[in-house]
Amino acid sequence: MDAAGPAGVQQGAGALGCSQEASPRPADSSGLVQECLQQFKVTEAQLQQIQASLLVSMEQALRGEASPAPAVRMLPTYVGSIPHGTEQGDFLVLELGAKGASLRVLWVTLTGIEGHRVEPRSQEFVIPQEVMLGAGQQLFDFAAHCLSEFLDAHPVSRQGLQLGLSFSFPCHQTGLDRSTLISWTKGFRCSGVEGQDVVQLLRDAIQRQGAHSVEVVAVVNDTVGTMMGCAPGLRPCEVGLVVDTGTNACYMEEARHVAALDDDRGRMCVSVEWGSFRDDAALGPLLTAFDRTLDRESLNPGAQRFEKMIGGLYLGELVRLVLVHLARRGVLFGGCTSPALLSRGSVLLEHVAEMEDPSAGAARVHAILQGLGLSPDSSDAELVRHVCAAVCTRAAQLCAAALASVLSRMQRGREHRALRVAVATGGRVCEQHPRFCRILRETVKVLAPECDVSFVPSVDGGGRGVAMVTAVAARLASHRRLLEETLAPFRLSREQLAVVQAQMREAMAKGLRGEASSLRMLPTYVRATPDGSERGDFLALDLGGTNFRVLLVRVAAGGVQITSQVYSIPECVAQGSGQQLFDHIVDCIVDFQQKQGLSGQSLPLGFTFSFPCRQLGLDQGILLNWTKGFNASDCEGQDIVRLLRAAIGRRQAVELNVVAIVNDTVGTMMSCGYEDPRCEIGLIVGTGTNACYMEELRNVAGLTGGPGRMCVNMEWGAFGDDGSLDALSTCFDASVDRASINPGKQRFEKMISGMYLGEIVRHVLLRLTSLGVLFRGQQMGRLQTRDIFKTKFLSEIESDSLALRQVRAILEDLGLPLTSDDALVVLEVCQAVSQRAARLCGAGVAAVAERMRESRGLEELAVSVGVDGTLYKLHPHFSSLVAATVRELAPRCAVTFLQSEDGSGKGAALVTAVACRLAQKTRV
Ligand code: 0WK
Ligand code: BGC
Ligand code: BGC
Repeated sequence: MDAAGPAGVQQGAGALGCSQEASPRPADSSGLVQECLQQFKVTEAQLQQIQASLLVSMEQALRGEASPAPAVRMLPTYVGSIPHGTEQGDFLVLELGAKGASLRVLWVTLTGIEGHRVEPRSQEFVIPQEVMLGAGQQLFDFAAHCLSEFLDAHPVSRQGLQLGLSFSFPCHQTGLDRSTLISWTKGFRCSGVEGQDVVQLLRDAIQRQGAHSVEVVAVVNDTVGTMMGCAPGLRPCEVGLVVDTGTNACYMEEARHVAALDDDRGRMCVSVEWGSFRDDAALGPLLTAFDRTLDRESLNPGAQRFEKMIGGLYLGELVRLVLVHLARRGVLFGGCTSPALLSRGSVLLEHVAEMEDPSAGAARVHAILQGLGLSPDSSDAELVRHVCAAVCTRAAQLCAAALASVLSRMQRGREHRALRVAVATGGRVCEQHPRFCRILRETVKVLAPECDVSFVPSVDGGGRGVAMVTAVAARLASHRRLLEETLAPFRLSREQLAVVQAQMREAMAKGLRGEASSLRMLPTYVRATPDGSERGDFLALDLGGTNFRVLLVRVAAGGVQITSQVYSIPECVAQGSGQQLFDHIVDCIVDFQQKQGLSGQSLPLGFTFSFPCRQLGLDQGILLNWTKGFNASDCEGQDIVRLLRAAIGRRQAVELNVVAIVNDTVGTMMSCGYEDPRCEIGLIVGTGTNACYMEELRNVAGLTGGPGRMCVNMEWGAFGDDGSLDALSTCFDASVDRASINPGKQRFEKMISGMYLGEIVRHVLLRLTSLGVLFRGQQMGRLQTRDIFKTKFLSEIESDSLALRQVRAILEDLGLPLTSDDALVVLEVCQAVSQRAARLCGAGVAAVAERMRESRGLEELAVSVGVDGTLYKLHPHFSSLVAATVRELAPRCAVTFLQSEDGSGKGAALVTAVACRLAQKTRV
C-alpha cells in the first residue's frame, strides 16, 4: 500500500499496541502529516465540478432517463405542498434510520395555530446490531414493539391513532402511504425488505403485535420531515438537508419537471438521494486510500460513495484510518496503536465532533484518545484535531457543493435569476459540529453566490415535520375513505348487473305481452332491413338528438348519398306549443328545400322522431310522452305525422309526402343494416338512450303474429320507472330526477344518458365539497348552477392522454380553483358515473341479445348493433366498457357494435324507401 494510505486494518501481530518504548517521531513526520491531510483538501474548482456534475445527474433523473443510469435518484415524495400551518391533531411518529442504531417514537400535537407549539413527547430505543442486520420481519416487529411500549408508557388517547413513518432510506414512493425500499444504506442490511412496501411491512408488524390499532397513513424521508418541520417563518423552508449517520437533501421541484409524475401542476418535494452520487471524473480524484478502505470494509462496498465522505457514520472511521496510518508511520502516539484504535467504528461521530471543536480543550482530546487505549502527547492531540478538522472540512465542503447544486436546480426550474430560499438543516453532524455548518454556509455562498440562502436548524429532528405530512396524509386518507363511500353505490358488481339484465328480460316479456311494464316494447312496423334494391331520393328529418337535421338522401345502385343541414330547436320552441314546434320544423324543411333546389318537389319523407310513440302504422305514431327536455304542448297523445302534415298544410305551396315515422334507434339500426345485414339491434346513447331490435312477430301482442320479425322500440329509457331500479338509485340520481322536467320518469335514461351524467357528477361534487373532500370544503358558487358541468366534460376529463391537465383547464374555465388532489377526485367521480352508465347500458344490450338468442332457439347468436349518440361516440371508454359488459353477461352472443356514420336520418330514408318499394310492389 502506498505510504499515504492505511494498511489493512487486520490485527497484524506487530500492530497491536507496542511493547517497546514510544519511538521518536520520524524526521519527515510533518511532511507525512501534510501529505496525509493534503489528500482531504478540495479546491473550489473541484467543488464546482462536483456541483456541475451533480446538477447534470439530477436533471437526467428528473427527465426519467435510465441510461446512462443517473448517479442520483430524484425520488418524488408525494408531498406537494409545504405546511400551511392549519394542520392539526395528535399524531404518532416513528423514526427509523435517521440516527443510526436508534429508533424514536414521538407523540406530536399540531395545534393548527401559527406559532403555538406543543412539545412532542418522545422515547428513543436502541436497535440491536443483530436486528439491523437480521430479517426484515424482525426489524419491523422490533419497531412495532417499541411503538407499543411507548403507548403503554405514555397516557395518550387511543382513538384513531394515526402514525407517520420517517424512513430514512431510498424508496420509490407511489403515494404518501406507498413506498418501496430500493436499497439499505448506512448500518442497515435486513433481508427481505428491499423491493417491498415498507408501510405494509410496518402495518403487518403492528397487526402481529396486536396491542394497539394504529393506522400508518404516511411514510416520509427524514429530509422531508426536516423541511416540513421548519417553523413557517418569513421564508418557508423549501429544502431539507440532513447530515447524520447518512446524508441527503430534498427540495420543492416544479411538478412539470418530474417525468415520473402525471400531474404537472404545482410543486413536488423530491428526495435527491445524493448519497449515491458518483462521478469518477469529479469525485475520483478526491477519493483517498482511506475512503477506499472504508468503502471496501463497509456493509455496502461501491455504494453511497458520496455519503461515505460526508455522513456521520463514516467521519469517525475516516479519522480512525488516518490515525492508524499516521501511528504506523510513527507520526502519532509514538508509533503505537491500540486494540481500540485498530477496531473498526471505534472512533465515533461524537469523538470527532468534540476533538475538532476549537472550544473543547486539549484535555478533552486527551481523554478521548486515552479512552481508545492510546497515550497521546500534546502534539498528538493537536495533530488529531487537525485530522478531524480535515475530514470534517472536506465533508462540509462536499455537502455544500451538493447543496449548491440543488439551489442551481431550483433556480433553473423556476427560471429565477436570483433564488431566495430557506434550508432546513437536521442531523447530529449539523447539530453537533459547529464548524460543519459554518463551512457549509460559507462554501454555499462561494458556489451559489446569486442565491440568498438562510439556514433554519430543525427543532426536533423532523418529528413535527413528519407529523405535518401525516396530518396531510390523514386528511387525504379520510378524504379517500369519504370518496370511496360516496362513489361505492356507482360501482355495480357483476351480480347487480345480472339482476338488471334479468329484470329487463322480464320487463321485455311483459311489455311484449302487453302487460304492465316499464318497457313499452312498441311495434315499429319495420319488418325488414333493407335488401339493397331500394332506389330514389328521399327527404328525412332527424329530431330528438342534440341537433335537428333535415337530410336529402339519394339511394342509388352505387350506394347512398346524403346532403344534410343542422338546424337548432330553441328551448322555447322545444318547450313551447306543439304548433310552434311543427311550424318551426316545416320552416327548416322549406329552408333546406330552397337551399337544395328542391322547392316544389314532393319527395317521400321519413321522419326520425326520437321520442316514445305508439305506432299504429309506419306513418302513424302517437306520442306517448316527451323526454329529453322536450315538452311542447298539445302533442302528447297526438299522431305526430298528423301534426307534421297539419303544419305542412298551414304552409302554402309546400307539399311533402310523409311516408314513415321512425325512432332514432330504428333509423340507426336500418342505417347500419344497409351495410351489415346482421345488424338487428339499434342503440342510442346520446342526449337520451334507447334500444330497438328485431323481435319474432309471434311474440308481439296485438299484431297478427305469423312468421317473420318486426322491429320493436323498447323505450328502455323508462326502464325502472316502476321502481325496479330503486335499489341502484343513489341520492344523486334522486336530486337529478327531482330537478328534471319529468320527475319519476325515464329512470334508466337518467342513469345513463348525456343529458344527465354531467348533472349527476355536479351533485356528487357538491356533496364531496360539503364533506370537505373537495375545494377545502369551500362551496363554489358556480357549482351550484344547474347543467354547468356538461357531460362532454366527462369525455374530455377521462381522455387518457390529458387527464389532470384537462380537469384543471375545464374547472378553471368554470371558475373553480382546484388543487391537484381535487383534480384527481373530479376525475374519479367522472369515471365512477360514466362506468356505471356504460355497464348498465351493457346489461341492457346483453338482455336484448340473450332474448333474441333464446327466442330464436339458438345456442349461439351472432348479431350486430347499430349505435349512435354523442356520449357513446365521444367518451373515450364508454363503448369498450359496454362491449365488455355484454361479453360478461351474454357469453353465448357474439355482439358486434357498428358506429353509425350517417345517423338515423339515412335509416329513416331507407325505411321510407322500403315502404315505397313494398307499396310499389302491391300496386303492380
Ligand atoms: C344521431 C342520430 C339521431 C339521434 C342522435 C342521438 O342521427 O337520430 O337522435 O344521434 O345522439 P345525440 O345527438 O342525442 O347525442
Ligand atoms: C438515505 C437517505 C436519508 C439520508 C439521511 C441516506 O443514507 O439514503 O434516504 O435521507 O441517509 O438520513
Ligand atoms: C326517447 C327515445 C329515443 C332516445 C334516444 C329517449 O329519451 O324516449 O325515443 O330513442 O331518447 O334519443
